[in-house]
Amino acid sequence: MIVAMAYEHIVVEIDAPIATVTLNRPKVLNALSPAVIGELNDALASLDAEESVRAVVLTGGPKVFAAGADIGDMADRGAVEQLQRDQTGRWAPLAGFTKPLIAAVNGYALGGGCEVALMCDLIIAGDTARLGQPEINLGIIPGAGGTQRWPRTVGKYIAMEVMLTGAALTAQRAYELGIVNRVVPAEMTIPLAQRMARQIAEKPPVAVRMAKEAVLKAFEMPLSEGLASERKSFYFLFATDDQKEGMHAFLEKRKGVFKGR
Ligand code: DAK
Repeated sequence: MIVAMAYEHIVVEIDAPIATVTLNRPKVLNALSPAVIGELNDALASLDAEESVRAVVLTGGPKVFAAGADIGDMADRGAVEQLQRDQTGRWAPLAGFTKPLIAAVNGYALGGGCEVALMCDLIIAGDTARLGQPEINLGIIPGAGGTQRWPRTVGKYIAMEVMLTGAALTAQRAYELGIVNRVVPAEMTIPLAQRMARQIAEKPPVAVRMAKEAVLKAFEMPLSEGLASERKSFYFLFATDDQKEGMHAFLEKRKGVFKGR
């Protein structure tokens, strides 16, 4: 059964064990106003807490992912005002989401829109997708992780090209550079992301959470600390019922049924 949550600028549908969150401001190409970010954070907090949901697809729908933060909202703000609005803090819950988050990107994913995609764990791109950081054209730089996540994924030189020229990459180029997982015809983007979400949702949730955490730590830690942290999570998983179920199911030649315990 599909359960919808009520919001103004986003659409949230829970079809357990997955949920799909769709940005819904088509007139301004899903520009990310503070209200959109607020709703997104609120929805993600609910979905993180909802036990029946095990993976989430985040999309902008069939035409556009998001053309960035709302320029109209930012144009006349001052530096201190930006600081006081704690914009960075307001974007953080997205990066801190504990369940797998799959971006399904059609059309433009620019500026903050691209940064939202980069905060997801997998990116499925339609052949119409364009990923870029055009902030330089506005006299600013990316503010939600673009300058950090691009080089960690594609290296210094491509990241410099993206930041300094402001030109967007095609879906195919992004795929070749390893910054998207798959490129598919645009009408397949959301269905494929949902299929992958369901595939992940069948896996033991605690192990999924630990795997996500461990991979993200690789971006934060020296190798020795990352390895030590991985080992602790590995040992911890032997305290879960799902590890017993997974291994016994294998030995008994049946499919494991995982409860997230
Ligand atoms: N903001 C507000 N409105 C936007 C918009 C945006 N980012 N992008 C498009 N729109 C609006 C257009 O103004 C237009 O509105 P009307 O004129 O119809 O009223 C409508 O959407 C359709 O857009 P276009 O007519 O321009 O459509 P085109 O197909 O011709 O062009 C485009 C599509 C995506 C190439 C073009 O719209 C464009 O260049 N848009 C702006 C892209 C951009 O510069 N994005 C970066 C914005 S800066 C931070 C976190 C994040 C950020 C900053 C700080 N902190 C945590 C501190 C993020 C910053 C950004 O994203």
